[in-house]
Amino acid sequence: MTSPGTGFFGRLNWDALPVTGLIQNPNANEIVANAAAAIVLVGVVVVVGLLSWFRLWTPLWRDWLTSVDHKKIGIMYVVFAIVMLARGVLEGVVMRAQQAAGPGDGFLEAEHFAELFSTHGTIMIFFVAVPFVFGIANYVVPLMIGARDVAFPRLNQISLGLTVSSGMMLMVSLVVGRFSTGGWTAYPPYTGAAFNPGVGPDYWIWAIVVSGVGTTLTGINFAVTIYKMRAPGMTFMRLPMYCWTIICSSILIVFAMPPLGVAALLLAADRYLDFHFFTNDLGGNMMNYANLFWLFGHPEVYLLVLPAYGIYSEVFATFSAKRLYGYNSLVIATMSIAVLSFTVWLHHFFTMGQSALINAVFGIATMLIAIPTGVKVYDWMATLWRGRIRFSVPMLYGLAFLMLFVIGGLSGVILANPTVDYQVHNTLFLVAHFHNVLLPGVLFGLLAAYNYWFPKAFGFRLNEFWGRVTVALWTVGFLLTFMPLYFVGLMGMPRRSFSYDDPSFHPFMIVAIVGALVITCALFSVLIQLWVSIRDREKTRVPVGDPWDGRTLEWSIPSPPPPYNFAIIPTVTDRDDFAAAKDKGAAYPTPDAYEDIELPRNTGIGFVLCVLSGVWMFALVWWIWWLAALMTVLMILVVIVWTFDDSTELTIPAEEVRKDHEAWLARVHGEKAVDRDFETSPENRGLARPDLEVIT
Ligand code: HEM
Ligand SMILES: [Cu+2]
Repeated sequence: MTSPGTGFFGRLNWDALPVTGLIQNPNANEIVANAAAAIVLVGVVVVVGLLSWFRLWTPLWRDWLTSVDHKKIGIMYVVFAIVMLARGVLEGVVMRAQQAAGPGDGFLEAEHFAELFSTHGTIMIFFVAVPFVFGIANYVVPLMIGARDVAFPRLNQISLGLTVSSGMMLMVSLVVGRFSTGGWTAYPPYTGAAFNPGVGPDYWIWAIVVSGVGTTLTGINFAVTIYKMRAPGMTFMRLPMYCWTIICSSILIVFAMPPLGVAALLLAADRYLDFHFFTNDLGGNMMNYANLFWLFGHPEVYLLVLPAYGIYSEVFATFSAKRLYGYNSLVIATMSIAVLSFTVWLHHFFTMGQSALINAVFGIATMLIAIPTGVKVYDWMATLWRGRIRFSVPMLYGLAFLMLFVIGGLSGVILANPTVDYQVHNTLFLVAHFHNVLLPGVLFGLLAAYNYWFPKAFGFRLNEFWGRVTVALWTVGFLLTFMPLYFVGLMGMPRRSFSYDDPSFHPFMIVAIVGALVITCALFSVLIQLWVSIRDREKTRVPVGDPWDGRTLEWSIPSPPPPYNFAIIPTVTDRDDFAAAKDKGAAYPTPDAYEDIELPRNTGIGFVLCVLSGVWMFALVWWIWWLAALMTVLMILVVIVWTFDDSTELTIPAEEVRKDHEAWLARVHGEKAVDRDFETSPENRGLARPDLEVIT
């Protein structure tokens, strides 16, 4: 223990507020820090104000915060991810501005720059990519497999609560105290108590532990959901490709998150209880941390990118009006990548002293991943080949991905060679590589999914023009921001450094900041697209529910779907069952009879645990022990009490289901089917052409 901090409020005092720093030492650095804090506070005030003004508190509570509907939980995840994305992107831009300012010290202090790359990395991985991936999965997976919800709806709500509360800690750290400066990896001994006595690493630790628990529960939930809840007839080899990637990614979560949680908790033991797992003395060894962290870290990148592969697979098939080429090989490739991803973690520390032989083994294992990935790229291209391609927004993201991701993947193969890695590790070459796989790979995939399934979720299409503008801005912005980094990386510019001396780096940094500003425009463009789409929604409504001539079950129900998803659980007889039914003219059958439907009832447990765990983390960070103890007891009590709540189900009478379903069927039969070439026109009401010629 390094500072006294044993009062009623632990080590919390006025110095923790950024404004104290501004008063004592007004400079650009403090202004940036205070502006960030102000944005958070103003954001809170605006949101609270708007909710009160429009009297939305009750609907918010009743329809959203207490909902266990997987569709609503999915939407809440995505909203959360987009808010965090905005912060992450802005931090990236500030970092790029610092380096574009030229050789010398720029306008940020070293400490502040370190805080920026630490929050940026942590946010982008844990609070953008993960919640976005599982937000989409939440929405889509049950619909794709013909289920009414996930296997454990309440657990699902709790996962969301834990993810949001830990994400909020990163927002709180802008206003009270400071976040870690240890990067998203938080390597000790730098993050140990000896070198970092402040609260920063503790914010990181608890945010990671709590969100990690949430994510693990999600992984279990989705693995079980896909195993157990598939509609009758949906064998594994009829499972849509996207669901295959989600099941692989869920299994990766179940195995990969625990090492991270353990690493973070051992680090906490070092920091709070004076243990020596990762210190430099008394028997500690930081290599154990590096091992545990990357045992999680490498599978993590695959658990993010596999679902994106799944999204692209669906998008390529739909917008080429063809069956996915090489389904079996794609399934095998996905599973191989999932397994191989656990065998390569050492490539993250080739330079930390293990033998050349070990490096060689892990280098080769890493390169092996290129094989299944290559299979995938080949299959996707073959899917496009001679397809009836429509260049709609999701497809454009897919094409941008195909071209750019290959560059990112190949730069990964270069890095997998230990001898090369010795030269470029810790340089901006690496930063270029991982952004090259994360942006065109993960982020573009998620944006494609957002455009693709938005009409399913809200009943109207997103604006096509602004969608295209957004794709163009992301692509150009990405190229300008990150391609120069490959070059400066090879020239030797180190990553994570707030200043540099070599003037020859400067022009590259100028290009990169221009790119970062284009990316900022891309972010605004996402918002403009949403706003324009909401404004014009009457022209783009697709109540029938199948705007893209979709192939999988989610397109066979109304948009937006009723709370119970399927009036009658479908019986699956084919891969791409809905496409097959349309080919046979057997889509939209009228059922013989309807049954009562049981749905999970709303509950507040997720919200309550979100608040309690948030306070718990805050108390631990600031050493307010009594509060931490109180929250621990309350959380346990709440969970126990909730298990006694037996009225968990709610019944929707068959009669009501029948009425809604028949009204919708009448609409289906009354609506005009539109040719696929006109699917972006207002005529497209969501009825795809049943007699469409399908090339296989
Ligand atoms: C959208 C525009 C983005 C910009 C302008 C940007 C910029 C940056 C910059 C300047 C750094 C610090 C590089 C250094 O080490 O010197 C960085 C690091 C990082 N970025 Fe991004 N980034 C962006 C998007 C993303 C996305 C989408 C992800 C992930 C999904 C991501 C994940 C990371 C990670 C993990 C780090 C490493 C943090 C660390 O060193 O601990 N970034 N980014
Ligand atoms: Cu790796």
